[in-house]
Amino acid sequence: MVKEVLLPDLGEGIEGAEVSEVLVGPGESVSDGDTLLVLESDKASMEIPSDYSGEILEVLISTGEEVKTGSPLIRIDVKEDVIVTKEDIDVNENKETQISKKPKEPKKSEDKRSSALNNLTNVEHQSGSSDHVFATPGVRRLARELKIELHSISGSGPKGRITKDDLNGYIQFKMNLSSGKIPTIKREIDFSQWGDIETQKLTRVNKITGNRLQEAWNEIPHVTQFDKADITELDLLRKKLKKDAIKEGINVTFLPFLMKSAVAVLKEMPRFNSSLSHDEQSLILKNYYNLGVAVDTPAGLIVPSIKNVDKKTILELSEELMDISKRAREKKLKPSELTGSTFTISSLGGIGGSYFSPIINPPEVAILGVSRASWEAAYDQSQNNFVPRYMLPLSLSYDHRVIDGAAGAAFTNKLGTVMCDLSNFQN
Ligand code: CAO
Repeated sequence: MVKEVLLPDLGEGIEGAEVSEVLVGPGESVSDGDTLLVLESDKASMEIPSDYSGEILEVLISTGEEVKTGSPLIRIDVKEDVIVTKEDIDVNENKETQISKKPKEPKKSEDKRSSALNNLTNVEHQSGSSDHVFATPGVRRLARELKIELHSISGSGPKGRITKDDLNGYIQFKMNLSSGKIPTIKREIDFSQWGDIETQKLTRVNKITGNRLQEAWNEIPHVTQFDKADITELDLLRKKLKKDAIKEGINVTFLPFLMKSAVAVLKEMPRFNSSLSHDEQSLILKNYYNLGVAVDTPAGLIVPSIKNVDKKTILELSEELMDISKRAREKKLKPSELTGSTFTISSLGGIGGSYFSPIINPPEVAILGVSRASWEAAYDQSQNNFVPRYMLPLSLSYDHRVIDGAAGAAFTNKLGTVMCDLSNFQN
């Protein structure tokens, strides 16, 4: 016998609702009480259960459609031995006839129907906390049981409805967070649905650097100290040296001066030139000064290590920097040139920008970021006047497990002092 499921009176003055989810399709078997579809009104969402057991013949509505009380929703080929409507039972009872074929218990479908309405009522009662949150009753129920605030989840369903997948994803995310594992967002998205796209493969360098940066970001509590150093006189010295060196094909930039200055401060503050032991129970202080220098190459970011910076002159460092950055860009570095650094400098000064937060290069505990110097008006008390000064922005990121904030501020302060004293660059 073919039966039509009609939209029941939803009560609470609701005359209709939008179909947000159709859970069955033609050919599928359903049992009495199974949820057929989910409706969403502007106040609540509710499940519509089946009053029959049988096979779905036809789904008469589709997702997004508005349905009104009494609208036919689904046609079911009902199994003969499970006549289920309350009307049938009432009729049978009135006639006081014996029902030879066992009817389904009327209470069950009524319970289900009333539970749909209960869901509706519950949702409305919760409206203080769930206002404008669209989710199916099942999702709401689970969220309630797990004490999850649905407002914290963004829904991927129609009209932003929170789906079971969204809830599961959120639970997974929270579990990963509490277990220390940081989840990656690996959901495949078809970006071409919004416009033209092209796909570029990541280089090997991109992947290796990406993993290292991710690991450092996850595992090291970073703090970045910002400061400025007055390099007015240093710039004059640099230009003088540059003029002579250029004749020999050597370009003298700020970087060698920064490297020498950093080493001077590292010697005074050895914790910045250390690493945590693998069991994190001790600090390994290094009495050698190999500086990593971040180089921007077409294949991605590479950080070669310039060895024994304290034993080299500005000109030697300039020459070595030119050579090593050229070979980094040509992918001609030896493995030994990529390891062993004790502190890193990342200079974006040749490009621009003011400040940035560099990520520490493990197993080191600090990295100095340098941005483009600019002229600023500084108050000179002795002349009671403002004078132009060439100021270099510094961004020092450090591992807060090893270095305290006071030491971080002292480091950049000392660095500024060292760069002002030109005697530090005599050889
Ligand atoms: N302020 C003002 N000018 C600066 C400057 C600064 N802080 N730093 C460099 N300059 C000038 C240089 O003096 C040079 O000008 P002149 O030739 O007229 O003297 C010009 O800018 C270009 O310098 P450069 O960047 O080529 O050379 P460098 O020695 O300063 O840096 C290198 C070399 C390899 C570090 C750089 O080329 C590079 O790749 N930088 C990018 C690093 C990077 O991507 N870091 C981000 C990592 S994310 O943490």
